[in-house]
Amino acid sequence: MTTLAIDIGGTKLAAALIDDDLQIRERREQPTPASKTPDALRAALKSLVEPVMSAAQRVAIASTGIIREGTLLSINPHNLGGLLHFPLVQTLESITGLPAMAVNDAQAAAWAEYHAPGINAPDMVFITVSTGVGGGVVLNGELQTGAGGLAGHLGHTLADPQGPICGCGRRGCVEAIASGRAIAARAQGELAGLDAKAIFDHAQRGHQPARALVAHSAQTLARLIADVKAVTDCQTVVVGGSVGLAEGYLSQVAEFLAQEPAVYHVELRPAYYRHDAGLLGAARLATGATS
Ligand code: ADP
Ligand code: BMX
Ligand code: ZN
Repeated sequence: MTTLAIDIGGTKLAAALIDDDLQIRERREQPTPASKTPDALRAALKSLVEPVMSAAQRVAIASTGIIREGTLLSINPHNLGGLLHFPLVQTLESITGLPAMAVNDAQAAAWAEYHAPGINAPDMVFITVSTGVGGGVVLNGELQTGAGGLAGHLGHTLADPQGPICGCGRRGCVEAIASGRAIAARAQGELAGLDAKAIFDHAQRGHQPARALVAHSAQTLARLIADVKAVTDCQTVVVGGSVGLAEGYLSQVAEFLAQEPAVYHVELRPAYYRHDAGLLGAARLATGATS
């Protein structure tokens, strides 16, 4: 059977055809529309999947947001242009005529990464540092989604009680400090108005204020990882997302984590499946593959 896998992030939409052996073909990508109205997202998803959907027998969606009964509920609507709700499963079923299922993007990515070569431990946590900061937790070999879909939303744990207000309504969340959007929002002077990618490019060239923004994100992530270790006692933390995978970022996180007491140290790895972890995890959950 061929799965049409779709990954909906705050910055980009991706789709791919994935066979039962979990090989990706026909990968496509386009920007996420920044619109409060569901119509723009529906139209973008339609143009993304229409050229490839005839080859698929089912749809598996990994999406930003809390996924509850097939519907996307934003915890931080700012990441989706203010969009609060979106009927994911219903929309994709009506576009494609195929059965669809949906899961949170970081939860999906965690499930793919748990099956990556070299992960042999029963407990693993995946963190994406991307438009937002998301998480997926696997404990004793089981993906934790939570009764209401909220499990693993690590970006909304507290990093700084004096920090900026997060789009979720809470003050000082990890996401409000460490995410791509937060890095861009904190930029001042000649960096003001640049996105995180451009700020990373400046940091690579030695621009001190840009380096400080990146380091503040990496330090905040390291503190989150120490908390995650304390809560789960996991053996491995896998980091993905375009910020998480940016050159030099994870090594800075590792340096900050090394400054914490040894009991909080944990193996850190970059996502093996890079930018495809969400697509592969959703397809794996749809096929019910166990190995
Ligand atoms: P999504 O959130 O849609 O899953 P990404 O994982 O690509 O998408 O994350 C988007 C964020 O990552 C944006 O803030 C963008 O500026 C930033 N970004 C994209 N590419 C890079 C890069 N090479 N280095 C650092 N940041 C990047
Ligand atoms: C936000 C939240 C999470 C998501 C995380 C990473 C929304 C719309 N999304 O914390 O559900 O997993 O961002 O999302 O509230 P990404 O777009 O950065 O991949
Ligand atoms: Zn928050």
